[in-house]
Formats: sequence, structure tokens, C-alpha cells
Amino acid sequence: MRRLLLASLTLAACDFPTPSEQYACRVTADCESGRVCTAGYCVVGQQTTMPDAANTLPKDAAVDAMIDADPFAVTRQQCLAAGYTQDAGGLHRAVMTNASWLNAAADCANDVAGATHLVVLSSQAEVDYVKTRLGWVGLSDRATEGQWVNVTGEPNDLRPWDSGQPDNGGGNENCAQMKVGGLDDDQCGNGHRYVCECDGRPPMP
Ligand SMILES: [Ca+2]
Ligand SMILES: [Ca+2]
Ligand SMILES: [Ca+2]
Repeated sequence: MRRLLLASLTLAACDFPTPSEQYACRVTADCESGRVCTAGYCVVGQQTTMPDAANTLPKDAAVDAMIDADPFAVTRQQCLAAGYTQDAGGLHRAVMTNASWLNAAADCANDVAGATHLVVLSSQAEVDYVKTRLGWVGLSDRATEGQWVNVTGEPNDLRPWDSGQPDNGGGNENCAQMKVGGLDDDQCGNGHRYVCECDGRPPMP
């Protein structure tokens, strides 16, 4: 699926690199031989068109201006390339197939290394968005029963538990999923859909 998404980009003529700091660049001179700096990353092949208004500027100047105006710009581009979309609550990728909490967390984390993770509820707008998609969120008490922690360590995240939750049902419910009525703790091995978030925060190991 990732391949299909990438194919729709204007970078389709290139092999898009595995997103990592290793390939970050501001100018082509930063890249190893055979790669060019496009949209902040060293990509294989010839430079092709860049998305949006950046086309009207020389490529490296456009990237510089983009980074200066918004330090999150490069990460946003990578996340958009990985299938994330912007909504009122942030940059998200909703996955409608079922996975265990751990597999969902791993799938989100490897979208853009160090910048994506299972969603952490930071605002009411983000809660509202996740309620339209449902599924696992990046919140668990796997380490210590009753001590709920989110996957990025972000402070003051929202935890709109459904009434009577978390109840640690059966003594083994350690991962949070969003249901229509709010958050519910469930067994981490159960399969649910999930929502990934891109905010530049790395998930905790
Ligand atoms: Ca968030
Ligand atoms: Ca629990
Ligand atoms: Ca429960």
C-alpha cells in the first residue's frame, strides 16, 4: 500500500529513500553520489517537480525557505508521502484493518522514523477525529497495572474514558482503544483498527 501511495507523488520517477536522518539534506551537495536533494531529502535519480508553490523557486532555495518558515515542514512532507492526511486535530493515518496493539504501534512507528506513532490525544479536535475512526490509541498500562502512559511521554494528554473504564476487565486489559462512548481498556492482543499520528515526536522504546 505504501508503494501505491508513493507512486501518486510527483517524485514517482525516483526511488524515495527510507526516511531517516541519514538522507536529510538542504542542498544536493549534502547528498552522496547519485542522489539529489529534493524536498529536504536525498533521493535517487534526477530532480523532478516538487509539490505546490515550491516549484516556482530553485529547488534548494525552496527547501531552505520552507524549513525556515516551518521547521516541521520536512517531516510533514515525509508523512504526507507515507499516507498521512491533515485534519483539524493534526496529521493522521487511519488504518481500517485489525491488528494487535503492539503490531499497530510498530506499523505507526516505522512510517517516518522518530516522527510517527500510535495517536496520542492532545486536543479535543484530535479526540473528535479519532472518534470518527475508532480503534487503538497510543495509551497503555502494560508496564505497571493502573499507571496509564502514552507512547510519546507527551504531558497532559487527554484521556476521555468511557463510563466505568478503565476496568482492567478479566485482570488483563492494558491497552486503550477509542470506542463511540470514549476510551476503553482492552486486551492488547485483540485485533482493532487504529490511528497513527505524525507530530515529530518519537515513540518511546
Ligand atoms: Ca497528538
Ligand atoms: Ca490494565
Ligand atoms: Ca475495559
